[in-house]
Amino acid sequence: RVSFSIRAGSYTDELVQTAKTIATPGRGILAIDESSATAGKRLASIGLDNTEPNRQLYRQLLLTTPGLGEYISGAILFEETLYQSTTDGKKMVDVLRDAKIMPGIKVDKGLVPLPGSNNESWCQGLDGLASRSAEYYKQGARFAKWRTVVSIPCGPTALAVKEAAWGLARYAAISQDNGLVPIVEPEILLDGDHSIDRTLEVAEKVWSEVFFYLAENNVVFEGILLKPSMVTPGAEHKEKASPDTIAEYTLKMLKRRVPPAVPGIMFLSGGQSEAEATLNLNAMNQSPNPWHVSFSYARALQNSVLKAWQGLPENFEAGQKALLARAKANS
Ligand code: 5MM
Repeated sequence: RVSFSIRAGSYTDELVQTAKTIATPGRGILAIDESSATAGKRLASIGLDNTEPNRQLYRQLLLTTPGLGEYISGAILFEETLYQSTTDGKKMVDVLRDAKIMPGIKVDKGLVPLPGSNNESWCQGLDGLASRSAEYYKQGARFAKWRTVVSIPCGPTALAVKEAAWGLARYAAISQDNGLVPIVEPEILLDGDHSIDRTLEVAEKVWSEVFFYLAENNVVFEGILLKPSMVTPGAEHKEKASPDTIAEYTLKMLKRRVPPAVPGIMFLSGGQSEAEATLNLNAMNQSPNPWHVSFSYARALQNSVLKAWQGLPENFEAGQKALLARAKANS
């Protein structure tokens, strides 16, 4: 039996529509789902304490940016933000809806060491995920994100790749059952001095396992989005690759592994500079692709916002302008 017919009658039509809407031409995803610890690091970089009001204010700055919906089709929130309002009392979810931006939610519970592996990790969060997802849907979320990581210098071991792929597939099936489009994100970390060919080899292995288990779990491919790393040399490799080379390798990998039924490929930036992330994405869109190829950046959209804002009320608008400029450039 084909997955589509198994799931007919549930949320299938809505999932397909949600995924298509997020993957509309010229738009991408704003990832602001930093867990509180990561958010603290970002705030510390501009001298702010990691308090709930500071996280709320920063996210309000981002989400209320005038005109954001022209370039951004979805925003991934951390659970805290899904329940927060602006200082004027408007729910963040309603701010997004009014701007024609789909609200999304990070549902994984973070990484922990994977026993039996080569110092690798696995991603927690499957326990209770169905009830959490149903609740997030009620709160207005329409898509979800689960990020796990794969390390090239640590192997990756077959165990770590299988665990990453299986966890993503279980999460994707549970999300779809509860009306949330799952973003599937096995981040292949940039760390290491390996070549671009080695990254290609690992990425092909990872995505083949991910799609194997997605199919086994009867996930509807038309109702998912991918969040891959670009195929680049390791960050410490002796040679840098040009945007054209990165685009060639990344598209080669995706064309070998990702069915055209998947509506959107929304890249993570993974520690690239803002300009690199934009130029690499641009290179990938110089000829037609089977899917919408766009962005789901966190750092590559937010770095210049933090720099412009500095936590000062008089720089609030400058922060928003910086976000709009990055979003437009990627658009
Ligand atoms: C925004 O950060 C996300 C959550 O990270 P933590 O759980 O570590 O706090 C993260 O998943 C992010 O969405 C992706 O890594 C993409 O971000 P970049 O900065 O690589 O574009």
